[in-house]
Amino acid sequence: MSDRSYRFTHAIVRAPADSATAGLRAVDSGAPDIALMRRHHADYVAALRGEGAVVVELPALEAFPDAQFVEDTALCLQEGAVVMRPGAPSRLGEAAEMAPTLARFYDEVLRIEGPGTIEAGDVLTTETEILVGRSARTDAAGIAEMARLVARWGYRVRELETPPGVLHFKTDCSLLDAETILSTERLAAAGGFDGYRVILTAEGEEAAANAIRFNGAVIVPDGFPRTAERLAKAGYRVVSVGNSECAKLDGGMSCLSLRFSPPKAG
Ligand code: CIR
Repeated sequence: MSDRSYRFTHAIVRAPADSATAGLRAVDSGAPDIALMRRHHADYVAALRGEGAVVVELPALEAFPDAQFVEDTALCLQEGAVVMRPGAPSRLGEAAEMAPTLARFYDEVLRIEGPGTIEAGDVLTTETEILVGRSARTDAAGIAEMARLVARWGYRVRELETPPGVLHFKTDCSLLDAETILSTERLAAAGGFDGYRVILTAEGEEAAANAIRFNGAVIVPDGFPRTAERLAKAGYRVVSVGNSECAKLDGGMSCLSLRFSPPKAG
């Protein structure tokens, strides 16, 4: 196995904008403190660099309050990238903003043309397949179009269901290594992870499921000690980063970066 699904050379992030106070959220739990969000973001970038990433830091986009959640704009594979078509109308333009950066690193940058929609927060790339959860943002037509595009590179797409009321598939799960997925109990119970080893988040710590494996570390949001302990006991090196402000906008560790090993130096 190549470990290409969790060993990467590069990451792309985007600085939070002042307008992030107007970011989308399912439940209003107060305005995010943008200064604190920026400190957390700097810690996140430092954690990626600590794992050897070349981090491309893009400037804030005031016109797009959710643009720091770059993960949703594209799927980055070894062979090429696919620019998504977000289901949230306010986020549609973010995908086009990402395309020129992807073109620096990839000869092949494909695009979801629609009419379907898909956000890459619903896409979990494992060593052997690409799992995509249908959600309020990602529909069957968007998944089918992406499956057609990535078939040229030999990827198999499997469609699953994001639990009702959950923003994205990866709000509730993350890849830990070639065989292992960190998942909430509600998502694991839906039964799509046959053939994988599953480590469950601790009860009441569902928000810890949005983590990332990046090279030698699992980067988790701060404040979920029982899940962090489970991961450490299973042999993972855990690095935690504050996420209180992005959490108010339903964002977590995976949402904040695109992680990839590009074919071109950029
Ligand atoms: C949104 O609702 O689109 C943003 N406030 C949060 C996006 C989080 N992204 C992700 O889970 N991949």
